[in-house]
Amino acid sequence: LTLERELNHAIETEAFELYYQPKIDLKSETVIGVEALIRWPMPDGSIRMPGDFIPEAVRTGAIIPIGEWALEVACKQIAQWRDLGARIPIAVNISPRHLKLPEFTGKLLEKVKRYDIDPGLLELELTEEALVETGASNIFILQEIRQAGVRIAIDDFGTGYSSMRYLKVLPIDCVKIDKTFISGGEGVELSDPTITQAIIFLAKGLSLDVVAEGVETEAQKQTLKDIGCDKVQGFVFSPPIPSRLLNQILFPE
Ligand code: G
Ligand code: G
Ligand code: MN
Ligand code: NA
Repeated sequence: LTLERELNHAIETEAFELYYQPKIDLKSETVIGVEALIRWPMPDGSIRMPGDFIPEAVRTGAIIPIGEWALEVACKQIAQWRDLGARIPIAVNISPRHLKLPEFTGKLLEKVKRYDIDPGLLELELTEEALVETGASNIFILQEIRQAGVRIAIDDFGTGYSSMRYLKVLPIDCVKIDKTFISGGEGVELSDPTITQAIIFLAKGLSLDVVAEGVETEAQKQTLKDIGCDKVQGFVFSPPIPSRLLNQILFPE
């Protein structure tokens, strides 16, 4: 079977699953939200990772029903947590191809309304490329989304065009510092403290939230604290996990 046909079958049978990676407040070390990351469980128990199928889904257009499914599941999950007494924001990765659909905003707001959730608990993660390549019409879409109360984050910041001006002119709420500046360097320390500190300073100066991604060590955690980073995400706290496991963290016995 070609990957394209496998993807279409997986969409029809709802074979995907959303995993959630906690975002942590460094001061209180509590969960302040999660990023949803798609997983594709296989019949043999293995799990297919998004890097192996999202590019093909973008190519064929399957990314659109996949994105609709992810937004639906995220809204439903926000409602479930609300019913358990918790307010947990969820960030969903959105492909530029999906964002550009004229009906994107309408469908998004229909879901928010149907699940009767606080739109402020939903965040869309878009890469710099996604935000920039589509130009002025995209800014209009983003404004429309934010006016409805849904948040926008710029993902993998520092790896794309990374114009400082974008942070000022784009209607966004949050900057996610790309993990290549955080981990993957020579040792356990921050792989690029200078750039990381500069992004934090810039984001804060523009009153944007800032999240460091890919935090893997205690040393990175401490340095981030020292340079004024408030929010982090990474393996040192938790990898992306199924909702059942996340519930054990959110609602301990
Ligand atoms: O865990 P990780 O391997 O989950 O994710 C790899 C990449 O796949 C990330 O860059 C992430 O943005 C992308 N990705 C993960 N889940 C989704 C999703 O639901 N939609 C889109 N468009 N991209 C996703
Ligand atoms: O959407 P985005 O490209 O930001 O996706 C985040 C990616 O980073 C996912 O593939 C996720 O599994 C991965 N990830 C999350 N935490 C860590 C970490 O601490 N270290 C590394 N190397 N990758 C991480
Ligand atoms: Mn992301
Ligand atoms: Na990222």
